[in-house]
Amino acid sequence: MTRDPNGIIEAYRRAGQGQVFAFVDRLSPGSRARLLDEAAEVDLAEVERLSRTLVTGGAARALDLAGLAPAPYERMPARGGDPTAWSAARAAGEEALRAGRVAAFTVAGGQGTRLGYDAPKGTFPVTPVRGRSLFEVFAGKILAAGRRHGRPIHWFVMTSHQNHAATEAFFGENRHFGLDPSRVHFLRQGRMPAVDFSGKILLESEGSLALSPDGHGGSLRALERSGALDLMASEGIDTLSYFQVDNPLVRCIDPAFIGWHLNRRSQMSSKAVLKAYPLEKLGHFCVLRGKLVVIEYSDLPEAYQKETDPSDGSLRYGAGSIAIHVIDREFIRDMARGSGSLPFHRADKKIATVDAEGRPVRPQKANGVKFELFVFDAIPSAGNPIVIETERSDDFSPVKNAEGVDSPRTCRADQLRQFARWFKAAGAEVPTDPSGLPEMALEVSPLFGYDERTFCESWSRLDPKPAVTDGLCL
Ligand code: UD2
Repeated sequence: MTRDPNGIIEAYRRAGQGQVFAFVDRLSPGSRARLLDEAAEVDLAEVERLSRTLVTGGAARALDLAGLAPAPYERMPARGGDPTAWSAARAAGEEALRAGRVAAFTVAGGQGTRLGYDAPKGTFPVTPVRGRSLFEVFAGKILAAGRRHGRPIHWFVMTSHQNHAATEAFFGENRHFGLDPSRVHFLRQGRMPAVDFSGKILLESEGSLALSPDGHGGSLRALERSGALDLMASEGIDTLSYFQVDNPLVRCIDPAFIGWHLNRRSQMSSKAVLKAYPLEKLGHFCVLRGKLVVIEYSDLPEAYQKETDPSDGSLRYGAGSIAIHVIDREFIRDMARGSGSLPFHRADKKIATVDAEGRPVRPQKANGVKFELFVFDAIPSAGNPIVIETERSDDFSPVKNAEGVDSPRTCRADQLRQFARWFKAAGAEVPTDPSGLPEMALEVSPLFGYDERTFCESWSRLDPKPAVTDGLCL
């Protein structure tokens, strides 16, 4: 869009969005310039299209699920998968890591509203004894994997406008948790304006638009736009290990997963867990019209979510997406350049705004719509996409809600169970309850061990071995 102030205002009036400048005459020159900058960032034609198709165009059309089938996935050896193929995958992944072909990528641009935590979510203290932050946990795993494979690993962290500065500052204050700062890269995702139910762009205040992050699917274009893909190419990185900021159990760098992706020449691979209960809030791996897709729980009718296999009573759509992927660099570039543009999704939200007089309004119910891109919508465009199974207790326990499921309390317990399992596997005595929860608090730094194998190796080298008592940190 033109940078000329009158041109911008005129373009908004022509698009029927003149309300954005309702208070422009009252603004200070600085605020006016900021509002104009924000307005220039918006693609008005895109907003018009989205409003027409997703907001004002009548009731949203339900997804056509004719012919829907569960997606096939690679089972773990413990559940009938082929152990030879898993060993080959691990070997291929380790080789790629030794060759420096893999980078870690965290999407950390979300707003964390459900957790009720104001700072960037990655700064949330999550570990059971030391209270290490999510970012510190990931950093430890990335550092440890780099050391193990003899090649330090680059880490890309996607932030949003709201949390970019605070995220960078946190890494700075913590000396990048021992990582080489030149290998930690922050990129800011794009944002989209929110509209009311008649498609009018909302103001957050008299002098600013209600803008919000464009969804984790915005990561693909942010990686391209920020130059991150070019940097990867120049460093010889062609494979990205993608994970969300809310899950401290994730194996940030998983050789077997990376190897499956490479051995199958997949452009985008995903991990699945078996759903814990029918209505668990996960995406569902399915095949629709011949393509592998993820259908979010909110888009899949309950009857499908609850459907069972008559032969053994298991859930028919039991493979849940935990938002862990391996993605090919050049596939990201193709997607970002629009060869298979991602669709926007509509989310009805309570959006802080102003009334006709410019007074703040804090709505009690949804008053507008945000538009978001989902990264898993890239899967059907990928060549040879695959899904592999993983053990929930080794890869997934997110912190999403302040209380109840997926909360700091459940995540703490899952970390403790994991540490206790490792101690037991190494031959140490740890009293636990029937769910595997230890009676005492323990903590293991990823630098000591980040999975059972690395833990047992480090433990076997300890001489003398420490007593396993409450508060033990390794
Ligand atoms: C996501 C998946 C769900 C399941 C679950 C596992 C969607 C729509 N659903 O649910 O299927 O896999 O995760 O935990 O994705 N983020 C950004 N920028 C944004 C929005 C989000 O970086 O604009 C990041 C956010 O920081 C977090 C992740 O994406 O790391 C997930 O976001 P969410 O909390 O909106 O996803 P959720 O829990 O609804």
